[in-house]
Amino acid sequence: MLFQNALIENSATPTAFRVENGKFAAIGPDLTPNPGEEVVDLQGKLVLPPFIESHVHLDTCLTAGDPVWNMSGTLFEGIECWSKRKEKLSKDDIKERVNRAVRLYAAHGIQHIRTHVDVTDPSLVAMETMVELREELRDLVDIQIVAFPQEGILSYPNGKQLMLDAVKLGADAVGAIPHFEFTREYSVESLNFALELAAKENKLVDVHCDEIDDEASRGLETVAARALELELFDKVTASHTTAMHSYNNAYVVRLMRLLKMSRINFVSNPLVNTHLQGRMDTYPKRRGVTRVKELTAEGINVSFGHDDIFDPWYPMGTGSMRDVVFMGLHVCQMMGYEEIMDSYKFISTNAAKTLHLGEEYGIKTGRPASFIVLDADNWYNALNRNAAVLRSYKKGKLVAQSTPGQSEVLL
Ligand code: 17E
Ligand code: FE2
Repeated sequence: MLFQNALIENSATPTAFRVENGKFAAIGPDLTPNPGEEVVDLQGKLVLPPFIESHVHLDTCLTAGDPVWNMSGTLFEGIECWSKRKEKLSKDDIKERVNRAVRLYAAHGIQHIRTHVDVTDPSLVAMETMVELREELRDLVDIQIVAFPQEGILSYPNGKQLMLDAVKLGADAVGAIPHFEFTREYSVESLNFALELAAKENKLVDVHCDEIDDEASRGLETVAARALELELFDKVTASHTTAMHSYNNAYVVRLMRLLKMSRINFVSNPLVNTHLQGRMDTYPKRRGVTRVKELTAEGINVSFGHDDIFDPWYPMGTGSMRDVVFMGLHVCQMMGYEEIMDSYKFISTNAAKTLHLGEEYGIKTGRPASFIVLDADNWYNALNRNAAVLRSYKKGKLVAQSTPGQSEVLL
């Protein structure tokens, strides 16, 4: 099949590409249809590699208000609300909600999802169910599972054993939550445990790291030091790192050297952390989003996640990563022309690095023909006008499409 008149990744000139056997067989402006070949005219629309959700909690999605609403809007009340909802978890409940959430994402051009799954639950039902869903949903999205100890590894009964069991059940990555552990010592021990487990079992790592406005929360330095020493490097990701917003600059300058040496990835969740952080401040109120601009300037890989869709931590969300980028650029003050043009990388190329998608991802000859078509000519306009993802092709197969809404002004 030949696709013509595509503006690939903000290119100013249209090109064509051929898809054969689910792969990009050729890309170039001079391609012409073979006899009998089906031709699709993309009419000068923007073509991007598929969007990636690099940080969400699929097990908690679509549960806001059940059984109680988070009234304070803090992370900690969210954890309490979830703890009550957790008691009602069943396989059917999880499958029904995850299927709905994944379809919301798919309609917005997302084809890869890294989900954190709470394993501080003696039944491990969410973990077991997500392993099944990863298989059941694989034609629509690729799901990567992080064994996430929501209530702590050292501070939750049998926490270490639950992590070991979750990895045995089939987690792709190991998590931790240092800022929630009872003590600083537990925090460090939990990180040593998580990274050593990942090194031993050859897993990735993604830590909920310092998601608090406490400038003394310094799990990140331990994550980076262990990533370096255990030679895990870019297999390791630090998510949230909102305390970094509050660190003093002298400390950040010293820390930055280690971060670069460690080669770890960062995931920022600007939509949700703008909502959750700064809740103990009066005025001025901190934004509580990590230093995306400075990390990016240092060449450190940063991607953006939605984190939640309608759950105890965030009462909104439609599965559109565009909203995440839109908020991220505002709150991080990254609104220069090039910054806006490049910002799709936070939910595509950069996220692909974090998820270690390698040669599976990207619009290049020989790679799987996975791509999305947006109703705009470049990413700046797509972002600004909230352009629809018209089509989403996964390995050459159309998996989602939308028809953009129309408005008319009558005077
Ligand atoms: N759990 C957590 O510890 N932090 C979050 N932002 C969410 C769940 C959504
Ligand atoms: Fe999270």
